[in-house]
Amino acid sequence: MWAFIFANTPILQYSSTPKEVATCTGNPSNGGTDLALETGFSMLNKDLNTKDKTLDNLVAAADQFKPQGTVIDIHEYGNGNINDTFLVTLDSKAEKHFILQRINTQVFRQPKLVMLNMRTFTEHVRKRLQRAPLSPGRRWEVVGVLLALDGQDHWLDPVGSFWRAISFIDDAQSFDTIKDIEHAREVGYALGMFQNLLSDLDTERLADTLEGFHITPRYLLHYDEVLAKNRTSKSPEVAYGLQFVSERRDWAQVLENARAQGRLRLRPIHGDPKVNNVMIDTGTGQAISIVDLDTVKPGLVHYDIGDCLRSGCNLLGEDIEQWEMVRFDPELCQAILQGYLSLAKDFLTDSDYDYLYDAIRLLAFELGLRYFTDYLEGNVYFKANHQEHNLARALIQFKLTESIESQETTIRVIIQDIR
Ligand code: GN1
Ligand code: MG
Repeated sequence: MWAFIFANTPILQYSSTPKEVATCTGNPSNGGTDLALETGFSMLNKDLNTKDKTLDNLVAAADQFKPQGTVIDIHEYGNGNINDTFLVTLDSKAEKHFILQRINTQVFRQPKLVMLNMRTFTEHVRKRLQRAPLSPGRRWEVVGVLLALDGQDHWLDPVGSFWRAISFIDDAQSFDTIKDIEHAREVGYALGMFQNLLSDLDTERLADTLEGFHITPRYLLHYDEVLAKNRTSKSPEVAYGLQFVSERRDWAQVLENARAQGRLRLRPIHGDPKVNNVMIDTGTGQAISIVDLDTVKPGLVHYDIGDCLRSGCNLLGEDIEQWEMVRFDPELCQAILQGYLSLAKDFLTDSDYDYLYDAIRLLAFELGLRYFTDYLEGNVYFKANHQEHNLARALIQFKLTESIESQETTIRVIIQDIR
């Protein structure tokens, strides 16, 4: 049997949580890389510098969590920007896969608290679904944490890396970009469901595991520090980025000002509800989970809405070369919001609606700013495949922000019609 933190789960099946399970359109890396043959940049970047040593380490980590059977394959999985994620395959018929992750403790400085939040979340949702089951025919899964041999929810390896294992959701997949309007609606539904299930959890019960996360003025402060310390190149792209940020920095306080004025309040949020964290049932096409629970913590629901829409309405994805082509798709925006509001109507206030447009614009801008700052700082936060990678990613988000701005009236009408 798998060692779940919560045993006896009559309603929920504790299954997986990869970042991106199964196929992701437009992302060849998602088929996974066989570590026996090739080691990804992320691995090369770390302390594990030879392939054999890497594989040995991975198997040692996987062995800490495997309930039974023998590990027959491990490969890098998904395309997360922070943690290292692997899919482990066992020779056991009952439980064939689980997800193994090495947490980036430079980013998540208190990984034990991340695990604690995950458990608080899981326990709360389980109880909620027992009290008020879903409408018939709907499937919703909550991933489970696998315990290590010593009964803990993580394992520290001899060099101090923090490993954890998560169960795998069968018969589900996720995509890097939206496939069609129905998919868009399901992505919105998933976010509404997620927030709805958490809407009666007291934020006091969740630790702030990533201080300043999605607080745009904090990113601006850091940006200013980086600019003051580092010599920037004078390339046209950098000049464009500098100008872009400077023209929007006063407005970028908008959500935090509203919060300070008491117009918006903290709630439990997902923190990273991008399209490829939404799991879709391979049979029905319905959303059945949002995975990647590292950033579940108190925040504004606007961070989630903005993040979901900046990800969902950009059909070209977050990692393309032709950044000038990036565009925000208002039809997808409408579909995502429809799906979202089918569940979020119950807990959104008038004031919440008033800030939806700003949230959409801000989260695209903020991610651009975060990437841009990281490029200027020398790629210390987001994993990067090459020196200019985070600059390229920043330009994509800035272009998306411009597209949102140029369609402000359309987007506001969509919000108005839907509320
Ligand atoms: C990071 O690692 P990943 O892909 O789950 C980042 C998110 C960004 C996202 C952009 C903790 O998430 O905030 O939106 O990249 N996570 C953290 O793809 O910073
Ligand atoms: Mg994440």
